[in-house]
Amino acid sequence: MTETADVATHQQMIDTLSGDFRWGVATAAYQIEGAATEDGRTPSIWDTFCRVPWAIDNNDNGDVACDHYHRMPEDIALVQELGADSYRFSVAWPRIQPRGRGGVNEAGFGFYDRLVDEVLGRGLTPWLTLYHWDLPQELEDAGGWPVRDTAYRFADYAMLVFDRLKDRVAHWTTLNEPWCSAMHGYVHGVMAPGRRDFKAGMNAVHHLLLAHGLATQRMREAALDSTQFGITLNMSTAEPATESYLDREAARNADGMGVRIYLDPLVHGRYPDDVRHDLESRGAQLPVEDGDLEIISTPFDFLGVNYYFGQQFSGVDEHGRTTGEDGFPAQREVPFGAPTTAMGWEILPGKFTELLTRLSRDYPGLPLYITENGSAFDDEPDETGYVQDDGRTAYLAAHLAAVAAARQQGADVRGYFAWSLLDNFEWAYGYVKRFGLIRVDYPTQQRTIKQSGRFYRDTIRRVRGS
Ligand code: IFM
Repeated sequence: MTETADVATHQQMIDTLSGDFRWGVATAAYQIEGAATEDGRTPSIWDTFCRVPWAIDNNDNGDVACDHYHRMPEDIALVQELGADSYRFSVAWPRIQPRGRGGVNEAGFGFYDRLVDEVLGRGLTPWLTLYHWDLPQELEDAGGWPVRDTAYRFADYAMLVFDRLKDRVAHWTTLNEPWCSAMHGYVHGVMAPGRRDFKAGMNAVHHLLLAHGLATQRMREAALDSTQFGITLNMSTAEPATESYLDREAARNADGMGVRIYLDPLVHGRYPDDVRHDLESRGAQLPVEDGDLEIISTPFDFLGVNYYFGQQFSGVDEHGRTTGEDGFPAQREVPFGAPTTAMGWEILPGKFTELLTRLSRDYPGLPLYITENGSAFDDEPDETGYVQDDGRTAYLAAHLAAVAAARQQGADVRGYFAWSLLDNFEWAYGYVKRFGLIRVDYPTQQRTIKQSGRFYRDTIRRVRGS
């Protein structure tokens, strides 16, 4: 079946996403803003990490990115042109609070003040994320997320933003993907700040969750009744590759470290016993102090779900060994054999449905919003800059249908934000990987809506009957 035919087969299912289902697009500050040294912004861990030779493909950095800082009104107009009703963006901590301490930097705040007005002025709903990875460098120098004080610094920063924007922004997300901050940032070393220290990573997990809880508590106390708070987690499915004991153990551990280590304390106020046991056997622990779990489980209103792929695991590596070089039980990801995106991520929309129904089953009563879902492909623009991105369009259609299927099976999914509005700085992959519904030609900064963007716009129009 061709990809176009694929898209048509999903239409009926997608059409069930009617009523007050929310349709959005998402971005993040460092990935699009540029203007790295303007108006008092100080370096974040990403500015520093980008200076490490070859930490980033092509030695790219976010100094200019999509130049969104100077083109913001044009970009918000594009959100409207796509027919979205909501815009998810993040605030750069070192713009608001240079060096991570002290009061508001008025010039930096002014950008978000104008942005929120622009979004509202176009009849769109702003969805604000407080932390999409721009930790002020000085806070990393003081120990970063592995130290407890960073959680308190985050809550102070959150209040600076909240006090100024709470009258106009009703949807607040504390953290984006704490798994990436802790694991890629402090354990695997492939994202800022680039450390490789398992124990530090586990300290980071706990302090990120504490930061979420402290900030949510303080913002809630100062909030209007209609304000909603949430957190966004990146999650996948983790299945055993076979029914063997070792494979089931590998999958259990992956699910524990990817999903339950975050959601169990957030929702149930406790870390899972099996995860604590796994950590102990690795000489690590979560640095829980009295009262922390009450703070972390402060009630919140929605869970943001970022889904890109599903996974299955084996407890035996490719050489038949059951212990990895780190001395821990082997954990090998086993491909399903599905087609992949340019990131090498397998395209598995059915697993998206499984994840969403599982979340609603295991954590009932928590409204879900898809705060990111999307795909990178090697785009080939024509001479006008237009991209006929059949692969991305098919991915989008299949995943929207997967969301609709999850809803039919009882999952309480209330909205979808496509990742991403624009091609942008894809972290360690620099500008090579493109996730945008809109192409950005970086030398000219020209924006061109891709076929996938038109598909998204037409879908929203059709489903809304407008
Ligand atoms: O670009 C990222 C985003 O910043 C966080 N979630 C995954 C996306 C694609 O890798």
